[in-house]
Amino acid sequence: MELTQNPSVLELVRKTAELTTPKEIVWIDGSEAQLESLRKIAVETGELIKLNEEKLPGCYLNRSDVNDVARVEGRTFICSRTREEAGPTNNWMDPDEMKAKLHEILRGAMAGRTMYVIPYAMGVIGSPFAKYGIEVTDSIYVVLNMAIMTRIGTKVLDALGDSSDVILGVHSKVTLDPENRYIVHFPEENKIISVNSNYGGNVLQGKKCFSLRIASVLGRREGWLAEHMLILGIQNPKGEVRYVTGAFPSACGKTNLAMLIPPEGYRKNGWKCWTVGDDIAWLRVGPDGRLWAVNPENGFFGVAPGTSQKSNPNALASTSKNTIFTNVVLNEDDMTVWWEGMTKQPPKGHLRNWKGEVWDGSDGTRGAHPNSRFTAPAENCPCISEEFFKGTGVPISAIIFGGRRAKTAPLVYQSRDWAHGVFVGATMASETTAAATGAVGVVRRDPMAMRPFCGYNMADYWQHWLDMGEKLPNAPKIFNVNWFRTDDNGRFLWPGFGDNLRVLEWILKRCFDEVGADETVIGYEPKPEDINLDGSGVTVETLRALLTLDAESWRENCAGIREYFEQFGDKLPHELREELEALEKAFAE
Ligand code: OXD
Ligand code: MN
Repeated sequence: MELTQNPSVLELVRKTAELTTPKEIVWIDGSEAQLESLRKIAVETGELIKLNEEKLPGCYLNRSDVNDVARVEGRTFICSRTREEAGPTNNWMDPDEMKAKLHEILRGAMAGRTMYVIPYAMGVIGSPFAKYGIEVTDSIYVVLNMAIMTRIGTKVLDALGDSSDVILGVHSKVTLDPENRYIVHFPEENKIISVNSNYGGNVLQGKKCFSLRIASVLGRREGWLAEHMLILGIQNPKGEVRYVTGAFPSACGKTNLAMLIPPEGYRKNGWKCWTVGDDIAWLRVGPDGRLWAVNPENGFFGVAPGTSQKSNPNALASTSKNTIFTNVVLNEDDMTVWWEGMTKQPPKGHLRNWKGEVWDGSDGTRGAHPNSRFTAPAENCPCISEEFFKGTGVPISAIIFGGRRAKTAPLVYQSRDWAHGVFVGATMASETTAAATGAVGVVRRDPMAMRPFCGYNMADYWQHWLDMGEKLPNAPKIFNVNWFRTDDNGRFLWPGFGDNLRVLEWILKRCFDEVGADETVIGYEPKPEDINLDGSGVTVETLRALLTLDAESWRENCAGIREYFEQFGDKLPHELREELEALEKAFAE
């Protein structure tokens, strides 16, 4: 039965059904009874495997198709009216041409299948920040993941009413054909279509598709920012909670920072950290002229390998119930899961790898796929902030950019002002690790960690950032961190993880004028004595080394930035060009 009279929603459902010819249409009302019946069906068809109800209550395992395990950037398109609007960093195709192609793929694609209509909210339903979407899909896996990652059901439709302010999406697994896999955004029409994939990052449309690619366009239009950022609350011994956001490319410890546990000495003194978000932040100007952030999601879609009781106990605890695991190892003896890095050795017992093959780790192959995931409710996280549930936002004191740089960036520095901070974000880069690709140390430019997620021309996006600064009389301060500086033998100089709080403490002190700094050519750096090293095992000499600037690497960095900026031609905001020129001059031989 239809759950709404909203004309835009009804039209989407009618047109999609006509095109894809499903055998039935099911509206997702969000009730536990309906979700439970879907889990039962998924278990019967083998799409989900029920895990041990005592050890992992409400948890399931899914094994994806072996060729459908990650986001497909090469097949992700921004179909704005012109190529220029999408910009040089996005794939583009004429919207009409793309629609014709997708319609052919979708014709009859749901024959014999059930079509589910998922009403979902990004943000707390009814809150001023919330936005609504509909995803029509033929995948139970998508329904059950969206039920964790977003707020779904009748209450969304009630909040939406007759409004046409809704993002309309269609997803079909079709045949999971990688050659015909497309993840497509039509920003002018607020539409998303994804076909031939069932991987979360491609098809949980509330996440990257809506909350970053489409929302970044909405943000530009409406005067706010949709960012690939964690949101963290840091409570000091006085009981004050101050909030930061952080944007980092993948493999830089974003989830760990979002769930940071203070070092022992800090804990004893009353420090505590609160997670507001681990992946996405929507940022608006508040009536007080500060920047306010919400996490529009309702769960964590985290990378499983490497998550352990030691590296991130809060993430592990988040997966203890009502979680869907994808592509991890199954222990058939007690129906629990495992992945590389959870413990040193795989458990004893009858194990199956992510492909479902008998596996014991002795042949040197991995058991879990490197991009295996957990989809876990945020409410499970032991350090989830109470602000997360209110959805009214938290005021941001600092924006932190970062990357993995062996030599170039110091442990931390503060930008001189907002425009310089935008330059720092726009020139973010990370060096590849041996684990990630064959080539080590290749610099990947990833502005604001948004390279795969910005729904319009990156140069216009930087301009939008600059414009936002004008609207923020009490703008957050902008910083850059690098937890990955190495010595000449390639050893990390900084311990990272909980010890990163030592740097965050300095950052927050800077935001509240509680500490001085040394002015350098790249911005403000800490005086070594101002970073608390007690109990860290780091010496002041090492800290000094972490803060040095190697002129040769900065010259190389400038050359890389210049080359990267060239592709944007005249669209590059003059402020960024000028910042680059000043930096080049400062490091000129
Ligand atoms: C990502 C993710 O790819 O969050 O950034 O999954
Ligand atoms: Mn992400």
